[in-house]
Amino acid sequence: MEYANWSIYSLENDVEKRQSHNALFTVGNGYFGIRGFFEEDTIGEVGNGGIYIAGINGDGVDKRAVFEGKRRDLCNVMNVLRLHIFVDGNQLNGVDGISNFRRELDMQGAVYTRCYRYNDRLNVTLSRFADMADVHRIRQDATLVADETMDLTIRALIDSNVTNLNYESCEPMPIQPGVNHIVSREVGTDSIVTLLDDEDSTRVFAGQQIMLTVNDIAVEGSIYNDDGISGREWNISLKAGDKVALCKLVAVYTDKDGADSEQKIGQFLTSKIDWDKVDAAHKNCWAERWATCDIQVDSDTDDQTALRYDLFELMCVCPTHTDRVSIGARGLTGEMYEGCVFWDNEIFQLPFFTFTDPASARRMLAWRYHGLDAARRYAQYNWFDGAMYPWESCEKGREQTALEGGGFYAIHIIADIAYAIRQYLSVTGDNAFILEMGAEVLMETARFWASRADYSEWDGHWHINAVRGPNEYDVFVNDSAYTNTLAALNLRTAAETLTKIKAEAPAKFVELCAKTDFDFSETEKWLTIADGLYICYDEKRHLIAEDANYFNRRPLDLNRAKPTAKRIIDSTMNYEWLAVYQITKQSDVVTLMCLLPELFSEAHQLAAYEYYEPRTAHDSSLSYAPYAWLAARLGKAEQAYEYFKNCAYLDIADIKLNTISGLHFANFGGTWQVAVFGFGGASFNDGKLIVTPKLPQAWNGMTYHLICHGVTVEVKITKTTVTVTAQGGDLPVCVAGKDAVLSDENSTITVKL
Ligand code: IFM
Repeated sequence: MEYANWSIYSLENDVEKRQSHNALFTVGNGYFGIRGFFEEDTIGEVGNGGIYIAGINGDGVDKRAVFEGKRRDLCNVMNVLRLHIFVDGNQLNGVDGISNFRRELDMQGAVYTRCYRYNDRLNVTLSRFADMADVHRIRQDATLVADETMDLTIRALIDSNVTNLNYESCEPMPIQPGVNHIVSREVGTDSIVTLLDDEDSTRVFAGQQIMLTVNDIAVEGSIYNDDGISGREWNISLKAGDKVALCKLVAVYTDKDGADSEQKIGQFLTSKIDWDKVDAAHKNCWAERWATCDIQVDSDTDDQTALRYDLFELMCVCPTHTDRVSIGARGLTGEMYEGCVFWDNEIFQLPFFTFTDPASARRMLAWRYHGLDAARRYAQYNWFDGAMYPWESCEKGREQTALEGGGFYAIHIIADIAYAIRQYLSVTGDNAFILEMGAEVLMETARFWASRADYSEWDGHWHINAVRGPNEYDVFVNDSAYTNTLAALNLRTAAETLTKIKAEAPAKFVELCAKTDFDFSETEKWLTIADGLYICYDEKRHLIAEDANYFNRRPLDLNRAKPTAKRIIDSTMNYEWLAVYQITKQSDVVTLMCLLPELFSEAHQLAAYEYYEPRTAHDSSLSYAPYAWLAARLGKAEQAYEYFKNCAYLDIADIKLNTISGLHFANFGGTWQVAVFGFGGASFNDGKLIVTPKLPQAWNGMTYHLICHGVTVEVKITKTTVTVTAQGGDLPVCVAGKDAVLSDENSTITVKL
């Protein structure tokens, strides 16, 4: 991959790497995720495109039973960008006759472009974007310039002859066509309706409008419909220097967008398109978005571009149009994990949005609120109280982990949601959200912990037994330090929140009690449990154990267990063996120290870092960011930077060998946290922004942006100074140890380092 500040590009047209690069060149707008596939591809599985719509699924290939309903797949919907291009009767297929190949992702304008020469006589440029100004639209452009006389046939199509891409494993492998989730289709003029095999029998409606010019003169195309295909065709005789330009706008709606999807397509097909306005509106949206989140890095490395790439993809997948979906582990860029949402959302991805785009963070937390009833049913099903949020959630909030697949144990997700709500409130001050939604989630999650924890007469502690912490190589354990600490925080936050509402919004409190059958005396038990939860701790070493038994297990020779970059469980050991050893897939305690530094002294943090690092396999993409962040905080600048590189380039360099099946969104969010919280040294507590920079050697400086309590903040760090500028209100700050209150009159502080 090559780097150019605002873009990544590749000059390689290697069919072997095609699908992996297709994931990397994804563009999106929270409604669509569009992999970087070739529109004219006809070869095997790559001809399937790769367009996903948030919340649109097919019946799952995995037939194992789940808590309610069935497992689902993320559905590869019809390929609305298909092009057939023939030169003198020979069809371009993305491989043969190609030279001067280049594909590029412009992250500033959010446009993906691919160009090449065909048979040394035709220059082809193809570009597209998922419209950020109207998320139901996709724009496609094709420009062909002939060197000599030739007959050109071009068809711009909507093609419903696609299948899923069949990612059954996270191993790189030749991808074969997968399941066809489209059970029937109706082909119209410039439009298709497909019916999916999902539980709701969802229909997807697509329409297209096209303008084609030859040397700037518009030419009408004829209707070209075929089996499952709707489109237009042009047959043109070109002379040397002739230029063909095709602009196409696609509109897509589904039943889930409302009952009028069909009418909306009808209106779109007869509307007049101002092509320049479409471009400008999209660009403006992106300019606004970058203004509040961009990070500028002054360095001789490619870090600037890599970092921007990670933020770009996070924004591409962020739903701005609804609070009925959130961000899956692989977003809308691949089918692994079937679009499901994990703790990745709350702990890794959400902080980026909470600090740079609070409205989007609110929508994603509202999505959890809408999942409360499903979480209540799941708790009851498992004989617990309150809300048991699922480990792998579909957009309806239902557990997608197969029964007996670990959903019963991986319950830290419940406390992670409470953590994210607490952080959102602290950073935004959005009390209205707490009153409308957050308090109920906090209450029901606290009730869950109260019913899940056990008091032991034997040792006088409260315990949470049989859980799986973030370290999934611990299979299941008792008293995971991560789970117990966050559960205690969940219980305390719920008690504090309800105490506050009782005092400050009594009418709301009464309403909440009536709705949830809540009695304030429940909070007493919550606080007792929070105070009594057991954490295994070695006082002499200041060391917190990942779980009650971690110190008793035998060490593992990581060189033997992990001889290559492959995961231990894919190379040398199976899950059953793991419980014998001190082996950490991604460290619970290191992550905990990152999230709640106020609870741990520097000695605790140092001990955790040094003890767990040699025991950590980093077999999860979620592992590097916490290590980088903690290393930065501890002043281990070089280690921090090494880990940062693993994060920032994780997909670009395919470090996990599975980018093919989708990008790693938790890692993208983690990368932002390393940059801003780690190197940028930002934290926000009790209404105050604290900035304690920890720049790595390789960076001369950085500038980042935040929004705290509605105040927009710019932090500019050099090797010798740090400057914080605030706009839009008063903001208490502590910059490199110096306290101040920034305001409209006194908006900047500069401190020498
Ligand atoms: O949530 C993660 C988990 O921590 C490790 N396995 C992959 C999941 C999805 O990213």
